[in-house]
Amino acid sequence: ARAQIGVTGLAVMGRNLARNFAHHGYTVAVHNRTPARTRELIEEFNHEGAFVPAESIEEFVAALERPRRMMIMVKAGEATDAVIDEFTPLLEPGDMIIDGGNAHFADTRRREAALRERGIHFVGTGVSGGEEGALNGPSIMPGGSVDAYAVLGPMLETISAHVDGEPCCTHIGSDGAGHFVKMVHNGIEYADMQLISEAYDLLRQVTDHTPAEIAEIFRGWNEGRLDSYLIEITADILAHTDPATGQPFIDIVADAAGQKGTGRWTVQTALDLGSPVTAIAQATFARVASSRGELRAAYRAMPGGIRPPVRHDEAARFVSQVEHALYASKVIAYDQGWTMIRDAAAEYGWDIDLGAVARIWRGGCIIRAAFLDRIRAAHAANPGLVSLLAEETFAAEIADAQVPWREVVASAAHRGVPTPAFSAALAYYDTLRAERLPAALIQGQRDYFGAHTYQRTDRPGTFHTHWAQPGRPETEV
Ligand code: NBP
Repeated sequence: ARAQIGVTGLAVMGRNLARNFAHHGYTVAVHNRTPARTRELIEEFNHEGAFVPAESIEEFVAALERPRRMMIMVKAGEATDAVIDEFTPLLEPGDMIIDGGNAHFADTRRREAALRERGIHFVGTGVSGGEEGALNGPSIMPGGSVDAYAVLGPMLETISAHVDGEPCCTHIGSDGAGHFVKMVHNGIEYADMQLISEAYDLLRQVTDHTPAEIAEIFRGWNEGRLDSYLIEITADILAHTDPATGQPFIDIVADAAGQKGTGRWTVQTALDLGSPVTAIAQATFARVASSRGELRAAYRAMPGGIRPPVRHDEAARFVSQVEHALYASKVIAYDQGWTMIRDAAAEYGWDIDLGAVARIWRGGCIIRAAFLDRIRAAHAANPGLVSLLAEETFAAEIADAQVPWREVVASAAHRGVPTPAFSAALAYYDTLRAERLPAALIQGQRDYFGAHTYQRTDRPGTFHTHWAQPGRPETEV
């Protein structure tokens, strides 16, 4: 037994992670259900490092140093359970299974508890960055026990992306915390992608810029506070011309957005936790709505905007307003994601360092951005930070952005351009800022039809108004 780590599941992600471990000097046992994939890896990449190919699970387990450290990189769901069930009888107490697939955190909690009973460490680990990240340095979000991290942490940190010399990997918290945080990462990714797409749509429809011009605008923004991987690739996509037609690429792509489901999980889980992740929810629903062809056809003939496009000489001002609106909405979307992580930490007893989450997302993952270093710094300066808006510099920026933000959302409404995420973010801002909310009326309605009771603003206690009785008397209940 000489492999320090094993990887089973050698599709794109597993193969690239195995190569990444090998590039960093580890001896890596490699296995795949269909052995042809293992042979292919060895044929193509054996020269890159020390691999120990295994055709059977017995050979694979025998190749691993003790305590054994094996990473599962198979399709999330039933395949993960099948692989765990196959390998567990061959493992011993103290061995470690790392699941790097996109598991639902509730599955990870279940698997961790079951394996803990047998003395096996189960480390559900979020991995972000796709194929390219897996090979050259992903952002890695391991859950599981502190003891397992003491052994695995250094290896995972070594293969992760690095920013300013710091690894984009940290122990997130026990059992399913890593997969939970990865799920929220993907929810934030949905929101960021939707916000960027709304900004593009506004520049296209309200100011009549061409995709190539918008690409240049995004390149400019990428030099400022919006500097991020998603803005960078957006500029590339918008500048691309379809070779077959000579049209802008963006105009030949069908406008029905797909999804693999992590955004949906985020929204479903947010409802259970009571976390108001409205921008993430709108982004997820926007993808769903874009794909509802029959509904879109039914609405298509309805009247639209009531104002003409912005005049040409006003376009530069509008572009700057959209930058403000995009930035402010992005701060809100990220803030919502962090709120959800705090809520889950309280619910599941995870000791999550909220600043460290920002730190490990600065590199390797899809939402990597300069901005995350500021979130890291805000949490480092104030470990109890409830919201980014409770931090001075973010609060000042949002205060500065709010007028253009409102103007952009109003312009969008006037011109009939859909901005579900911009609008949701602004509504969230106004909801949390409000001195009084119409929630008071909802309490009245609930009490009226369902005797659900209410609290008063002027004295403690729980009250019910007898709405059907003359004079509508109130009693304390
Ligand atoms: P896939 O998600 O396409 O899964 C293919 C792998 O699963 C193959 O190795 C396949 O073996 C194996 N497998 C299946 Br399917 N059923 C199995 C079973 N019952 N027993 C054993 N092995 C089984 O691979 P991927 O795209 O490399 O992703 C791997 C994991 O990483 C997934 O959970 C994914 O969600 C996650 N992830 C992917 C990305 C990404 O960008 N693609 C990013 C981050 C995380 P076979 O060769 O014998 O069919």
